Amino acid sequence: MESNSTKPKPHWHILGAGAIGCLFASFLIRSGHSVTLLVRDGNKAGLFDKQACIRVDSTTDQSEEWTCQAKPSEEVNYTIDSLMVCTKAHQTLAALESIKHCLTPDSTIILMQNGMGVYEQIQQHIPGLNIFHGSTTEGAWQQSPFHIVHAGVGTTQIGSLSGKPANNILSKFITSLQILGVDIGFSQEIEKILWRKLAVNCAVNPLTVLYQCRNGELLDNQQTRQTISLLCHEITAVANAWDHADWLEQLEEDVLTVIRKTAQNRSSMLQDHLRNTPTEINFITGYLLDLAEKQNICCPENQKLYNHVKQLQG
Ligand code: KPL
Repeated sequence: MESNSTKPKPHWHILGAGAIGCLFASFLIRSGHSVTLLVRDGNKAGLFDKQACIRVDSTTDQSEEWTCQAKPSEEVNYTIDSLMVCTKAHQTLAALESIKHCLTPDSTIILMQNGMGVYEQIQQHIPGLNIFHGSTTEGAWQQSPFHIVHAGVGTTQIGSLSGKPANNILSKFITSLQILGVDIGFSQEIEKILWRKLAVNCAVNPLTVLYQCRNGELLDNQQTRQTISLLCHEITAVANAWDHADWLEQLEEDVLTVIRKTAQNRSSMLQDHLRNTPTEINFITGYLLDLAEKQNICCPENQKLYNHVKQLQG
């Protein structure tokens, strides 16, 4: 399928062709943008003549295919104006380093990682970039290279940790996706949104690795329910110490709601673990524990889960 819009729109590059990268590529193509997927070596196999065919299956048995340009990131040697970074948190710095010669202070960059701490890394190693942050609850998983399942419709918020307003490119991006019906917006509260996502991920993801279970199964027994409660208590104490008490009001209730809504999902951390690839634990529980340590707060339940996941990774 090709988009029928003829109006020229900004050309987006997407670094990272996993589930979220392919999902947003499909949204952009549907809304009339041209897209280039920047892939790693392992994904080259799915490319045909510098093109990728993205297949998006939905849970209602519908399936769509979208074609876009695709190339290994090391082959890019021109300026990139608009970039969405959908790599895993631990891969982001290296992935950006590989194309930093293509980025200028005017390039609009959206980081879409789980967890927190990537921004600090980038500021330290590649300062001066024009970075925005995205947080999404869209549910998608990868069946095979360029073939994804859009398992649940969610909300996406974009914002800037330094308080910048949306620029022209970003406003066009958001408006075009909204016209398609995608629930997306620009938020002045992105730090709070990222913290809340971090808190939910700390309470859910490593626990699903410990019990090797789907999210919903965490509610099946008293012991995991109690652990969730303790984890939430610790996470809230860390937020309080950093003056973010109001960001995590009713955290436990929010966590239980997310678990019920995503009951059939395997968390992203469990999926990484089952695929034998590194998890984002350093940017989720690891980030929380660093903040806790700086304020002399003990988080024994989070620490136990962190140690367990790290030990599994070897
Ligand atoms: O964001 C998630 C993840 O798996 O990383 C949750 C909310 C836990 C849904 O699975």
